[in-house]
Parts: sequence; C-alpha cells; structure tokens
Amino acid sequence: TAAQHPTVWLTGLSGAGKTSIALALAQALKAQGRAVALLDGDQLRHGLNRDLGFTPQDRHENIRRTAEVARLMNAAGLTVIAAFISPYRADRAMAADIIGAAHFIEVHVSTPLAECEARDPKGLYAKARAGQIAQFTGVSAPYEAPLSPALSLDTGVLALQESVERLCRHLQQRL
Ligand code: GGZ
Repeated sequence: TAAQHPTVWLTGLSGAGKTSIALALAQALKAQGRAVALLDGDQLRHGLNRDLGFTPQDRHENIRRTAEVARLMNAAGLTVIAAFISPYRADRAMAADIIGAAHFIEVHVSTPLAECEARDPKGLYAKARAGQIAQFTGVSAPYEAPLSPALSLDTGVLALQESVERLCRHLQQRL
C-alpha cells in the first residue's frame, strides 16, 4: 500500500544534526532494500529553491515545493527523507496535508539551541549574533517545536547510530 512509501520529515534548528541523521538513515534503509530519496534544505536551496530566502513567505514556499516533490516521490515508490528547519507549525501541517497524513512522519531533531550554537559547524550562529545574517532561526527568527512528533531525537544525548536505530524501529512498526 501507499503507506509503505512514507516521507520522514526531519525538523529542527540549524546544526541540530538533521543532515547527518538523514544521510545515515538513507544508508540504513537502502541496506534493507528500500528505494530512498533525500531532500535536504541546504541542497535544494542551490537548485529547485534557489530563488527563495528566509522570510516567513519564502520558507513557506520552500516547504510547499518540497512537500509536492516528496508526494510525487512517494507515489513513485520511494521512501523520502526530508531535512528542513521548517520552523513553522502551520507549514509542517501544510506539508502533512500535501503528502498525506498517513505518509507523513514528523521527527523532531530536538538538539537544544545552546548545543547547536556551541557546535556552530558553519559559523552561522556567530554571524547571526553579529547581525550579519538576518532572520536566523533560533537567534532572530522563531522555531516552533512540534507538539506531537512521532519521534524526538536529541543528538546532544543520542549517538547517531542510536537515532538511526530508533527511526528504523519506528518505520518497521508502521508497516
Ligand atoms: C536559518 C539559514 C539562514 C537563516 C542560511 N535561518 O544548517 P545549514 O545552514 O547548513 O542549513 C540551514 C539552511 C536552512 O534551510 P532550510 O531550507 O532547511 O530552512 S527552512 O526550512 O526554514 O526554509 C542554514 C542555512 O540554510 N541558513 N540563512 N536566516 N538557516
């Protein structure tokens, strides 16, 4: 059935570990024989979404396009892993509507802001604090945490492999 081709939607702050989890999960699912497609915010913003910035309207359009692509990929038989800050509850609800609630698995990569900022792998938090990046999520733009995610994964506490195992277990349970 269509429920066998879900979209795993990873939401969380910049630097929370969404991309790392997405890559490791994709590898694990491929090893199980699943066909997997990865949609990553940072990557799509270089192509499909290169015209978009970080205003609430542009983030909304970013999520809308991504959800439409995920829907097509699910229908084509792919498990989709989407990694986007997707900071607004309303936009994630829209994504669930487009993809279909039965296919949409909301996963909060819940690594706290202090930990993300301490990591600052790309130096973006430092720039945001210095006022060199406007509307930076967690600093000068909001992040609305999910109220009832399927899973919550704090990469400050969980090893990457543990997060991947929890995701795989969840996916197996819902078959
Ligand atoms: C948030 C920003 C910003 C601002 C640039 N706010 O951690 P990264 O660097 O590699 O990934 C982040 C990426 C966010 O893109 P998304 O498409 O996931 O965002 S959203 O879902 O909110 O549309 C970050 C970088 O872009 N970045 N400026 N102002 N993140």
